[in-house]
Amino acid sequence: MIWNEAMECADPKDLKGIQSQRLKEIVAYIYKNCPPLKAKLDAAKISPKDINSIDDITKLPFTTKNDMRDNYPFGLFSLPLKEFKEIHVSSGTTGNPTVVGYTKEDIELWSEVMARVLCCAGANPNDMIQIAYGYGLFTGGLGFHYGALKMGLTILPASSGQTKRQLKLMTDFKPGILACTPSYCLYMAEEARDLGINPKEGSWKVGIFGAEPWSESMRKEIEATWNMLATDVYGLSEIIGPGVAQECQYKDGLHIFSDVFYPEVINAETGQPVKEGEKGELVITTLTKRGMPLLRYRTRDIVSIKYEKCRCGRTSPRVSKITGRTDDMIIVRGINVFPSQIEHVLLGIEGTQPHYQLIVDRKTGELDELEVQVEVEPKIFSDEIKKLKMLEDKIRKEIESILGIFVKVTLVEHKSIQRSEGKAKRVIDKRVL
Ligand code: DLL
Repeated sequence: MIWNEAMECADPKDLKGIQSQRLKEIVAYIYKNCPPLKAKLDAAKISPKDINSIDDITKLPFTTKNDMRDNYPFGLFSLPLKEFKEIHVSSGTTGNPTVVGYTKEDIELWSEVMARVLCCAGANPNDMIQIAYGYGLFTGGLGFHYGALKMGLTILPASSGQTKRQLKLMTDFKPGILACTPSYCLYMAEEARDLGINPKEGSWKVGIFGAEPWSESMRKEIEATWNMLATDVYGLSEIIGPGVAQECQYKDGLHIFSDVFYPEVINAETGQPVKEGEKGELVITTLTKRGMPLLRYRTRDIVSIKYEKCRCGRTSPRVSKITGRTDDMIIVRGINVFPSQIEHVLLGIEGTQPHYQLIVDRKTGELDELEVQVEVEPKIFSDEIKKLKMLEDKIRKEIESILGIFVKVTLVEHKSIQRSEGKAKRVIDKRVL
């Protein structure tokens, strides 16, 4: 089933007409309503009258995570705060989170694109969906919830965690669809086996997995373990949350809903478009959002794009699975972590040094573990163990309160972390995806 055939299967020429019209409108709207983005347009000497077709998009300046940070918390909102009905946050690069807001119309748009996601994954209106993405400030749980409501599914709003309860819900209620991070799905299989449940006999027939990178081999493992179809869903808070792109049953790229989220793939260094099929950074313009529309947002996610029609009938362009990022953000248990956030904490704590390393690991059947190794000043390292323990606890608590996940902190001696003459190697990722 295709939720919105008119848009998802549109003739490319018609689609271009719609995108052109929408781009003209959104640039004029931003120019009028969002002073910081207007200032960027002015600096680039671009005004709404310069935009006549979607091809003019390359004249527009990029928007980046720094723009979000510089305008914290509500500076990029194009309407007064009272027009916003929901606010979510994701990780910022330092102390403050990235704030995103939705008007009533934006929530309607979110519901629409998430209904497209669910249909694209293979959901039918009679299905029951277990939503095991976190509900709350993270966009995963509520995004899926709105789409499932719109589509008329029966919703189990389980949220993340409480694995035994998740498995009991699956066994007793027999939902056909599971939505969670891919790593959590595999973790649930281990727990299931420990409880004497054979995952192969589980009720989930379709999984909608995203919010973190995962490979084709992980897909195979999930499909074989749970006897299900494992599909990939992509999105980011700044653009809407989940609901930017989704795989169909052919699993040959994620259909990006380009009538509302216009994609470009660029060379991250030059900013110029790359050729179809070549890898580059995904840049997205929101063509219809009203609360916090963004022009040419640099996602930092690396993809390739193709425009040929898919066997499923959709003409929407398809992006490859995300193969990496152009910055140093890592995702641990579905939470975005920037090394700079940790650095920010360390700089505020006496006795520590800005020499640190993040070590991420995932043992089979277990969730991701993040260890933060921090160098301390020599005089501190010679202190009694009790004092060191207190310092370790202090660092751990501060990092945990910012990231919202458990971390292990290990204090190490001055100069024990390898120095680099170029870019410091902040992250050692030992996970095999
Ligand atoms: O992770 C939104 C989401 C929720 C997507 C549930 C899918 C399912 P953020 O917390 O803002 O939003 O993180 C966005 O996560 O820029 C990617 O780097 C990464 N990411 C999201 N989906 C995928 C995916 C949500 N399918 C950042 N594969 C993005 C790889 C993904 N990385």
